[in-house]
Parts: sequence; structure tokens; C-alpha cells
Amino acid sequence: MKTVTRSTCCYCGVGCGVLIESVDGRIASVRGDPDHPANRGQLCSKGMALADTARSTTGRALAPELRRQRGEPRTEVEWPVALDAVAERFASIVEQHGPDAVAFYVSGQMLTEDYYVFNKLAKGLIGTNNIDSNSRLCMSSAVTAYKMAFGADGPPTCYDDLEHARTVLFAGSNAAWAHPVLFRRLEAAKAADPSIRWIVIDPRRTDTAAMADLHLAIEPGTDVALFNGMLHHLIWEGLVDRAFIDQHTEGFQALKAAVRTFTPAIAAELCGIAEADLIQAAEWFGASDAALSLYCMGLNQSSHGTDKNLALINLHLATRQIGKPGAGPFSLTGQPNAMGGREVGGMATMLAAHRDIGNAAEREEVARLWGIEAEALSARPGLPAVDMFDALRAGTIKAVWIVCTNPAHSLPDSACVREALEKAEFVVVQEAFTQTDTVPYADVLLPAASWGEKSGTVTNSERRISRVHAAVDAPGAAKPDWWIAVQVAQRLEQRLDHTPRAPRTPRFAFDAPEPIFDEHRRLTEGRDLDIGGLSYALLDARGPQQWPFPAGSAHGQARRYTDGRFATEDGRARFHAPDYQPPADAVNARFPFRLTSGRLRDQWHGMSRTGRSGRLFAHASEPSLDMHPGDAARRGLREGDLVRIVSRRGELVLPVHASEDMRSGTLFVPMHWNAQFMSSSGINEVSDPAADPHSSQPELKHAAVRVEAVALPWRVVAVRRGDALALQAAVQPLLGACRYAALAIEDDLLIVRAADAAAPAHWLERLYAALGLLPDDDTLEFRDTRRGLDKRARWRDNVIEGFVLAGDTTQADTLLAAVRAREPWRGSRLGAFSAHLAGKIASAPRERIVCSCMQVGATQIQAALARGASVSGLQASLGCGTVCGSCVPELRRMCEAANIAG
Ligand SMILES: Nc1nc2c(c(=O)[nH]1)N[C@H]1C(S)=C(S)[C@@H](COP(=O)(O)OP(=O)(O)OC[C@H]3O[C@@H](n4cnc5c(=O)[nH]c(N)nc54)[C@H](O)[C@@H]3O)O[C@H]1N2
Ligand SMILES: Nc1nc2c(c(=O)[nH]1)N[C@H]1C(S)=C(S)[C@@H](COP(=O)(O)OP(=O)(O)OC[C@H]3O[C@@H](n4cnc5c(=O)[nH]c(N)nc54)[C@H](O)[C@@H]3O)O[C@H]1N2
Ligand code: SF4
Ligand SMILES: [Mo]
Repeated sequence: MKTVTRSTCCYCGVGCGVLIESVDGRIASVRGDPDHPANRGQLCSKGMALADTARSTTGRALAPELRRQRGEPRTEVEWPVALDAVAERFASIVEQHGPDAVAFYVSGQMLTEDYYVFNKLAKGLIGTNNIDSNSRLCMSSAVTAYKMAFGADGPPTCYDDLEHARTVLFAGSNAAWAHPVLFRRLEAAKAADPSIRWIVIDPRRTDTAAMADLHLAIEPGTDVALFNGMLHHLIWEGLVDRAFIDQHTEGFQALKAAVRTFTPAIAAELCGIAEADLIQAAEWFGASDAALSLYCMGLNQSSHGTDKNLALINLHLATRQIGKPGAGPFSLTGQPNAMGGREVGGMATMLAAHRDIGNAAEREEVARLWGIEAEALSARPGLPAVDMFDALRAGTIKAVWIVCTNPAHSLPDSACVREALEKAEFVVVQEAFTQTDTVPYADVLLPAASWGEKSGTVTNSERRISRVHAAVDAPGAAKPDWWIAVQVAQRLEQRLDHTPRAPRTPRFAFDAPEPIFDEHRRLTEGRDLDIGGLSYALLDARGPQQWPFPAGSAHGQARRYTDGRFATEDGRARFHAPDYQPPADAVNARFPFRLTSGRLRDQWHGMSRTGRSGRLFAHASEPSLDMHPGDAARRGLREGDLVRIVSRRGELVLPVHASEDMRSGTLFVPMHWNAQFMSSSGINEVSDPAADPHSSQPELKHAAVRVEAVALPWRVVAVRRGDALALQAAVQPLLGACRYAALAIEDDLLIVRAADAAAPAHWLERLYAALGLLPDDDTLEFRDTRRGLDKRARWRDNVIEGFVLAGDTTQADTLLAAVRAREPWRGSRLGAFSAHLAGKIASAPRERIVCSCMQVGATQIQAALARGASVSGLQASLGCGTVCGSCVPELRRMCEAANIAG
């Protein structure tokens, strides 16, 4: 039976609507929902591949698992056993050591209902504020700055502003890759009106920057100096709005005094850019009819992230670029429900519905609504993410319950995080997939239902709440996150009810997401985010709605602060005067490079979902260290050379990719690869946990490092056709033994690349076993111990379907081409191992796929460009860029480069 279910994409904060087509209880295809206001039918390359990632249950968490003794493996158990174990251990730790001895680490990818229950469980039932979220790594500087400047959290802007803006300033945002569907809207607006100006502030020349009218490639971490310098110029040139400043703001005089020293010349020098460019940016911004800034992790993930946000908001307030169509500071949220998490107060420093933990009256309000004594809510702020894991490591927190996030990969300073998870007395991991870096530490693994299998609501970047609907049943025994939390809460209610500490406990009588939403709604009434007028029925009937949406209103509010009244007590916005401070991790002769990190177009975070799709590997199939060609040449490094990247905290090995997009002295590593796909936890082995003093957000965008060539002459390339996910699971445990190893999936192929100084003991035997390449009639071996060569290849019906080349990998590309081609093998089988083979098989190694939807590669595009094709010519002749459009910025860059060249 075929059904179509309306839901949302589970990736970024754009919050696109999707239509999921399922056949006989399995997800068959996904397309954009033409009626959803965020995307009007469009999806990006990741959204387009959603069905591909839901194809198989290999690697899914299908049953609860429990470790009865430390050091022993976990075994499968029934739900009641797992739930009792969690409730029992949490209760006994709370009884023995107090409520702050336990902690919850949750995620902006949970649904609002999930979030609500976990927050109530921690704060209302256990009585600890130790519940923090991966949003701490993501949005907390933006939240803090909105509250400091406007008195309340939440972007004042909406997506329609994308079409009204005359100047668009991207600050630390690579929206072309991270918010692609919004980027499509901006591209269309600019194509319709080329006088719209784009300014991009990013140390790298990203696909977003390549389309800008002005790219300010600042030195990482110098944004405050830039914004202060721009403000200095605006004040000097009389481009500020005195009347607005006088009537609607506080603190301008102090700010004016503070930016006096930031002359454009001094600021430009600090940022490493031309003074004229800074002035140009200030004028395009200040003199614009409508200036919109879109900002993301380049501002937030900094030890001065709040200051970076405030310095940008200052520009908007001083020039009245706010509260009108096309203008305002628009913080793009990263995760699909980072906003929902903020609404329910699911962080260590806030309470439900934008209330503050430190405010006694607000605590009392929440307690009353939850039907508990006011004292039951703790006034002690909980520990933010990095501190929470430090406390686990120090033993002051004994137990942690991790939900829908993978801290062993995504928190800074992986070695410390691993130590924290090892030292913790009790670790609960609630996950949808079993192979993430955090799962091995779980004493209890709770299998979670995931995208396509659960119902509730999410809020996107423009404060718009959408319904999420389950299209299929969850596999195995997996359950929705809210259900798991409710089950444990009900058990804890009974246990803790008997203790004098909690005279009355809040109720968890939820049997579906809807009553949870209804309770959440009641807590928002009368608040800035009032959604008293919303219900599941209304959202289902009338589609997604923006908040605020109080009872009785006909629609939500698209823009906030349109009357110049802000959410502070006196209605005035606040200027703050941030001083420029360099990043925390000092660059010096030992650590001369600034390493930054971020996203790739087709991968999502730790790849537990996107890493299941061969299609999403095609744009970037291997991790890399991006480095300016001059920096590489000075160190004698060539493309693909393996290097050690060393920081004050740790190291990792990666291949070098020389790129003109980098500033000299700055390096970039994609954040995605981790121990599921490579030999280390990835970039966070070296990243810096130093955090912003206001928002506690760590400086994930900057670490001082050095780069050293590393001699790893023993190389392996292996390829195997089969169930790629099962093969990946089999090979994953081997990766850590090599100094460098990385996996990629390509259709039904698994590709393994590894390197070390010499073969790790028994490694090859284990690899042969994992890949099913044990000796038999169809598997040919070749060994030359003297020369360190060990090779195997396997045929099936005379078609080569896998090989391992160790010691000498020169034929790897040719053999891989033969595996891909699936053509009958000609000539002797032993010839497969002969160096003479190189070049004999016609097809070249598979190249990078630029267009993921139409599978169009770089070579084909280059050939068309050589014939003079334009972007539209490429679209017409090759079909690339005609489906989701995610590759269009890259096509445009390739065209420009070709025109320059010829
Ligand atoms: N494809 C894809 N899209 C995603 C995600 C994903 O995993 N994959 N994740 C989602 C999430 S959770 C988030 S938070 C967003 C993140 O979205 P973005 O923040 O747009 O993405 P990043 O690549 O992390 O970082 C953006 C840029 O900041 C730049 N940068 C580094 N240091 C500085 C600095 O000091 N100043 C300035 N001005 N810029 C700097 C980097 O060079 C990088 O290009 O993406 C969301 N969308
Ligand atoms: N160096 C560096 N580090 C970074 C960043 C960076 O730019 N640079 N970015 C930071 C940012 S902005 C973010 S947002 C974080 C993201 O970091 P993480 O939160 O670790 O990212 P994910 O890999 O998306 O983790 C989500 C996990 O939830 C699981 N999951 C999926 N669906 C469900 C479900 O329905 N229920 C449950 N219980 N589990 C589910 C997935 O399998 C996955 O393992 O990384 C941060 N870390
Ligand atoms: S832009 Fe792409 S990743 Fe983001 S919600 Fe839309 S389809 Fe999903
Ligand atoms: Mo994020």
C-alpha cells in the first residue's frame, strides 16, 4: 500500500517541508512539500537523499542493551529491564549524592515534545538544572546576544526578508552549503535584481563567498574588530540613525567612546584586509534601504562569540536596519529544532518558555504550572556542555544520559571527553544508530525511533512551527524519545515520591506527543513566545505557523520589533561595547597555523545518517586538511600527502588538499569524519574547549596547530562490493589501529584507504575476514614478504568484485575502475596484480561528482566549459544543477574560473 505523509527534513534549521512516500511500511521516496512556506517544494542534496538513508536497518539500534558489569559487553534486554535499570541507577545516585550528581546531554535534533519531557524530568522531577544541549556548541552565543540586546531570544526576522533585502551580509555563514534552500531564494532574488549587494565575511573563499560582491577574508576570530571599525566609519560619516538611537536604545555613548580607537585603518589591519574594503562594506550596509545579516558558526563558535554577535547587532541598531522588511540580524539556526529547544528551556541556564533559572518569580511560575512546590526547582544554574563533561571527568557528576547527540565526536578536545565517559559511573546513550563514537561508552543503550518514524513538532530559523508526522513504524523495538523519557520519569516519580526532598512530583501522564505539546503551549502563554493559539489541529489544518501566536490571533508574527519597542523592561534595545580580543589558543612558533572547521555540502555532522548514502559521499569522498598552496609548497607538501596536525591537546593525521580558497596561515578541516569512518575522532582531537564567558559556547572555529609531514610508507587500498553498510560495520573496528584510515561508500561498494609506518600486527588478516576475502577458488592471493607486498582479489562469474592492495597501491585506481565497470575480466587473473595493468583498463578513476542529483562529474563539466558553456548551457546540456540546485554555486565558480583562464 502506498501512502504519502507530510513531515519535515531532519537536517538543517531551514526546516523544509517534505512529502514522504511509503510503500508497504517502508520509505520509498521523499520530495519537497510545495505547500511548505520554508521551501515551497525545494530540497537540497541532503534532503533529496533522505530516502536513501532510510533504506536499510543495518546499523540501526533495534533493541535496548544493558551492561551488567563494567568491562563486560552489553546484552540485549527487554524495555522494562532497561528502563528499570536507568531509573534505579539515577534514583540511587540522586539519593546518595544529590540531584546535581546526574546530568542530561540532549540535542537540537530532538522534537519539541521530546525536549519538553527531558527538561521537565531533569528540572521538575529530579531537581537539577544539569541538562544541557549540543545547542551549546551551536546557538548559545546568538541566544545570549539576542537577550542582551533585545531583552528576549529569537530572530526578529523572517524568510520573506531574504527577498526584500537590498544588502545581504553573510558573517561566518557558508549558507550555500549549510542552508542551501535559503541560499536558492537569495540567488533567485539577486538574479532578478542584480543591484542587490552581497558581502561575505569568512576567512575562506567558500561557495557563498565566491558569489559575493565583496568578500572580506578576515583573519579568523577578528570579527569584533571588523564590526567596530565599520561602526566607527558609519558614525564618522553620519550614516547612523540618531532619532532611532535616541528613542529606542540605550548605551550608544559608551559604545561610541569604545569604537573611537577602531579606525577603519586599525580595524582593517587587525583583520588582515584592505581598509577600502572595510569602508565599502560599512557604506553598503549603512546606506542600504534594507540590510539583512545572516550569521552562523563563524560568529557563535568563538571564545568571544557573544561579543561578535553584539558587535553585529550594534550595526543594525545604529543604522535602524531592523524591524522593517528586508532588514535585521538573522541568526541562522543550525539544527532542525534548535529553536524548539530554546522554547522549552532545554538548557542548563534557562527555564521553560524563555524563563530564567536565576529569577525566583519565574521559577515559581514554572513550579505552579508543573504543580510542584517552588523549592523543588533548583536555583543553581546547571553546567553547560563542556563543564558538564569536565565534571564527569572529575567525578562530581556520576551519571549522564545522552540523547540524540554524539559528544565523543562533536565536543571539543576528544581525549578529555573520552576520559569523562570512561570515568562516569553510569552512561545512558539514547541513539538511533549503533556505530557512533559515543555508543561504546554506553552502560545502557536505548534504541530511538528516528526521522520518518516519529511525530511531534519542530521550530525552524524563522520561528515557524511545523508538524512532524511518522510515515512508517520504527524498526525493531526502537521507541520515540519522548516515550522513553516518560517511561523513566514514571518510574522515578514512584521512587522519588517517597523521599522528603520532593514532596510533590510533577506528573508525566503523557501517552502521545499531543498532550505534551498542549502542556508546553500553556507554559508559553503571556510570554514573548506565546503560542496559546496553536494546536496540532490548527497546524495540521492550516500548515506551519510562526510564533508568537497568542490565543485569538489569526496568524503569527512575521517580524518582531517593528514598532521600535523591544522586549526589555523599558522597551529600549541595548547597545553593548565589545572590545576585540584574539582567539584563546595563541598562535606562536610551535603552533603557527590557525585551524578552523565546518561543514561540507553533502554531509551532516557525525555522518551517522548521511554516511549511509553513497550519493552523499560523491562530492567529497575523503577527509582532508585544506591549506593554501604556498603554505604547502614551503613545507614541501604535495596534494594528498599525509600530515600530522598537532595542537596543544592532541593530534590527527589527514591528507593535504592545497586550495587557493584558503588564506595563508589558516587551515580548514571538515567537522564530519570520526571513528565511524576514519582512524580518529576527527577534528575535535585537536580543537579548543576554551569557551565564551557569557554563553559558554566553545571556540570550535579556532585552534593553534602545527603541521608536520609524516612518513607512513605502508599503504592499503581495499574495495569490496556487497552490502556496503554491513561491510562498513565490519571494517570500522579496524580503523583505529592505523595511523590513517578512512572509509567511503559508493553505491554498493565500500572503499578503504589506510596508511601506517608498517603493517599493524594481524591487521590484514582481520581486513580480509571483514571483507570476506578469505582464500578460495575465486580469491587470488599474491604475497612478496621481502618487498612487503600482500594483495588479494576476488572474482564472481569472472567479474572482479573486490580487492586488497597492501604495500604497493599503484594499480588501485585501475582495479577500482574495473570493479565499477562490472565487465568480465579479460586476460590472466594474476595480471590484476601486475604493475603493467596500470593504464590497460580504459576507464579513469571515478572523479568528484559535482551534481549529486544528476551524478555529473567535474571532468564532464570541465569538458563542456572548454566548449564555452555557461551555467545555463551546462544545465541544458548535462542536466547538472537542474534538480535541487545545491551545486549551482559551484557550477558558477567553475564557469568563472574557466572564463578567467581562457
Ligand atoms: N551540509 C550541512 N549543512 C548543515 C550542517 C551540516 O552538518 N552539513 N549542520 C547544520 C548546523 S547544526 C549548523 S550549526 C550550521 C552551520 O552553518 P555555518 O556556520 O554556515 O557552517 P560552518 O561551515 O560550520 O561555518 C561557517 C563558516 O565560518 C567560517 N569561519 C571560521 N572562523 C571564522 C571567523 O572567525 N569569522 C568568520 N566571520 N567566519 C569564520 C568558516 O570558514 C566557515 O566557512 O549548518 C547547518 N547545516
Ligand atoms: N570542530 C567542530 N566541532 C563541532 C562543530 C564544528 O563546526 N566544528 N559544530 C558543532 C555544532 S554547531 C553542532 S550542532 C554539533 C553537532 O554534533 P552532534 O550533536 O554530535 O551531531 P550528530 O552527528 O547530528 O548527532 C546526532 C546523533 O543523534 C542520532 N539520532 C538521529 N536521530 C535520532 C533520534 O530521533 N533520536 C535519538 N535519540 N538519536 C537520534 C544520530 O545518529 C547522531 O548520532 O557539533 C558541534 N561540533
Ligand atoms: S535545506 Fe536541505 S538540509 Fe536543510 S532542511 Fe532543507 S532539505 Fe533539509
Ligand atoms: Mo549546529
